[in-house]
Amino acid sequence: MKVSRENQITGIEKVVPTVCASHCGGSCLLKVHVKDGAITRIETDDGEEPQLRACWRGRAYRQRVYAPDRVRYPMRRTGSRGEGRFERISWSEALDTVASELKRVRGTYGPASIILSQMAGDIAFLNQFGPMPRLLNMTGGYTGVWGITSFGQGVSASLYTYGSLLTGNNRDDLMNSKLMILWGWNPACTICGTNTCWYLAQAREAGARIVAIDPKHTDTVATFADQWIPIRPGTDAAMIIAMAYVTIMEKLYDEDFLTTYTVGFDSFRDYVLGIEDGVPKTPSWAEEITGVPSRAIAELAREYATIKPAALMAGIAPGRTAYGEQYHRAAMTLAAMTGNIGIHGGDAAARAWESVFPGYPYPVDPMTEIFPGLVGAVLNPVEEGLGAADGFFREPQVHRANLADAILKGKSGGYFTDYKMLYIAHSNDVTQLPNINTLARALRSLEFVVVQEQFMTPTAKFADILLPVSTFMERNDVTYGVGTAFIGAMNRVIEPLWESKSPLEIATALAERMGIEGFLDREEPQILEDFVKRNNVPDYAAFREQGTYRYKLLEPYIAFQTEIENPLNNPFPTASGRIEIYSQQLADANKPGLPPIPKYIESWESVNDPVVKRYPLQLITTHFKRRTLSQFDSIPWLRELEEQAVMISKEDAHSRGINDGDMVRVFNDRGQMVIPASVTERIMPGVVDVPHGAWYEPDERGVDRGGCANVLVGNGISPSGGFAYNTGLVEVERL
Ligand SMILES: Nc1nc2c(c(=O)[nH]1)N[C@H]1C(S)=C(S)[C@@H](COP(=O)(O)OP(=O)(O)OC[C@H]3O[C@@H](n4cnc5c(=O)[nH]c(N)nc54)[C@H](O)[C@@H]3O)O[C@H]1N2
Ligand SMILES: Nc1nc2c(c(=O)[nH]1)N[C@H]1C(S)=C(S)[C@@H](COP(=O)(O)OP(=O)(O)OC[C@H]3O[C@@H](n4cnc5c(=O)[nH]c(N)nc54)[C@H](O)[C@@H]3O)O[C@H]1N2
Ligand SMILES: [Mo]
Repeated sequence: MKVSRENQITGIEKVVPTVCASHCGGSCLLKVHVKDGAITRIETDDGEEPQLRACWRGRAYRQRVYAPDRVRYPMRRTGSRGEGRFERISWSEALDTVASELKRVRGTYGPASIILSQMAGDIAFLNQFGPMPRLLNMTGGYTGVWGITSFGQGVSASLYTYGSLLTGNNRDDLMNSKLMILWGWNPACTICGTNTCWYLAQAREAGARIVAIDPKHTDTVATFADQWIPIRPGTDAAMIIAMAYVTIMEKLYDEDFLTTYTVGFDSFRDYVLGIEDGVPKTPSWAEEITGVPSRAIAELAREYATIKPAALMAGIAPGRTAYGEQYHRAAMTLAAMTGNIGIHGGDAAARAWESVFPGYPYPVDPMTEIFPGLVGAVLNPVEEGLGAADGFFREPQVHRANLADAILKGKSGGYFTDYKMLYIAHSNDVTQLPNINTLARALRSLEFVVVQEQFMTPTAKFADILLPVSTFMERNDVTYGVGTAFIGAMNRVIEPLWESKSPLEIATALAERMGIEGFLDREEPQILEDFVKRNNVPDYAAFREQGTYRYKLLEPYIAFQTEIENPLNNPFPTASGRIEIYSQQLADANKPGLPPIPKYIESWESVNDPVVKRYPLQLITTHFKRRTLSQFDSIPWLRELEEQAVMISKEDAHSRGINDGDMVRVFNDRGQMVIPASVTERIMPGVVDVPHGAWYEPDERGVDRGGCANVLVGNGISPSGGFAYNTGLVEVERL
């Protein structure tokens, strides 16, 4: 292994702590063994409980750092876009080209014709959402993309209902629950806070009852659940509303709680009982829609209303559907009806997955710091004077799901301008965004594309200029715990490999090229130290040495505890000061698909859509154990863990003559792929799962060979701007 010149050859192995926070919601301690400037092996936390033990991906990070398909040098495209042929150029030439293209495009078409598309990569303070917007804002602005891929519906539902995004408890509080309902939530795979499974295991040992509602019999179901209730994707709101029906009819709800803390229960009750529309939302009504036996619905309703305290852990995947807001709002309403909000062992049922939302109120709110940019937000001149912010949208931003449409149509499609240049930073759009075949076409039509990447991903192959990015092992940063209260030191373990630079270094170098004064007001080490100190970490050197600083809490942090314990002095941050089962804000907005009380609304591409004749199977596209999104997909050790395949029930497979391991074609009008079938009883009939994140790999006929779910997923947007990755229909046939 060739390492960079700066590394000294010492022959001595040292162990450097750092924190892996790879956008999975985990932030886990790694103890990295380094010898002669190279990583030799990686261990994890074995100290005090609760340990922050890393998963398979953190433990395999050595293979990621030294992977043969890492982007090593700045490159210029020599083939056609998407083909992946490049030649090496110098940093100086790469930066000059990017800077002059930014200037040219801005000068010729205006700053709004430059789109910046970026995502998290790692959950880190310095090298995430901040640097590029700051740079572009200081040079005239750009068009931003909006739309939260993970939990847009959950976020807006939380804001409508609670007026807050700090809706999560510390995870150790799960041990106080007597009943946990894991609703579309699979932390055994998706981590969702380093120690989630550790606490689930302890709660189970202590006798808590655990019920899981999921079309798949996941590893979480297999490991923790007493009962598995499979449900048709996109129909969860109907089941929750029928649970509310039983709770009302059997007078099991907490009247005092509703009176003291909520508004609008009466309207909801009128809808549930059918007074509003003549349709009582009985368990049999819901059975028709959800496929869940009415008895199971009624029993779960009784359990949730009577076993106290109970945590309804409302996962975000059921919300990542056409009208997912309704599922989230219904879950929060049921939590209020049973008085499970703001108490130990309960849960606000807002979103079970936090991440950028930490589940703990840190002294410095990571959300407000990371998004606008660590070095102080600079407003985007392109957005100035235009329409006010509507939720997470600001004029003239483009919805991320409409990226392709905006590029292809521009002004003629009703967009703000014609788009000419795209800068992609830590985001694998040509794999992760819906309707990839169209996006690939759109990217070919642009004048200029810049991608900063660690790997030769499908997106990187579309770059005109490709900039090599370091991994977190090669730079300093800071992260924070999700569901466990601590600040994590991401320590530079080795020197940056080859010619890679951090996202902050790239933006800084571009700023220099473009003659921007004051891009950074302090040196990087100072910015990091200031941030950590503002988080009340007493000893910065010790923090870096130990890798974490843990806050000592007397009891687990609980969202809305103060509002519940002392309502007179602590109103909820909503217009009414209460939990809004009925939202006046929604009533006033009067938007289709966003009624003021939670209702069941049937998805597009549901099982009742006429298109089921051609595409009879509901598609879900789950998050995969051995990847984080599309990251780690090419890592050999992880590839051994599981194969990319379409999961299909025995019943659906047999009626199509498909055997386990057969190559099959999965298709709809948007695209097609050829992958192996995994025939199993661990998914309900009528539903198939193509885990997303496998890299897009179209053959010469446009058939995807990589198993990239997003060739099949449509770009429909939920009413509040969420993605509908789990709404869609497909057919599967044997090759
Ligand atoms: N290993 C790993 N961990 C990750 C990630 C990763 O890619 N890999 N990604 C991270 C990120 S960015 C995010 S946003 C989170 C995502 O976290 P989640 O959204 O919770 O993860 P998913 O695997 O998509 O879905 C969780 C479960 O919901 C079920 N499900 C899907 N649709 C429905 C539905 O309509 N109703 C019901 N009841 N269940 C449904 C699926 O079968 C699955 O078992 O995970 C984070 N953690
Ligand atoms: N069908 C379907 N599609 C989905 C989803 C789904 O459920 N179904 N889930 C959606 C969700 S929840 C999310 S959050 C999005 C995520 O979408 P993305 O954020 O686009 O997905 P990643 O795979 O994390 O892509 C990050 C890319 O940045 C590169 N990179 C560049 N610089 C850095 C760096 O400094 N650090 C790191 N770590 N990486 C860097 C990585 O190599 C990687 O290729 O995907 C969405 N896509
Ligand atoms: Mo996500």
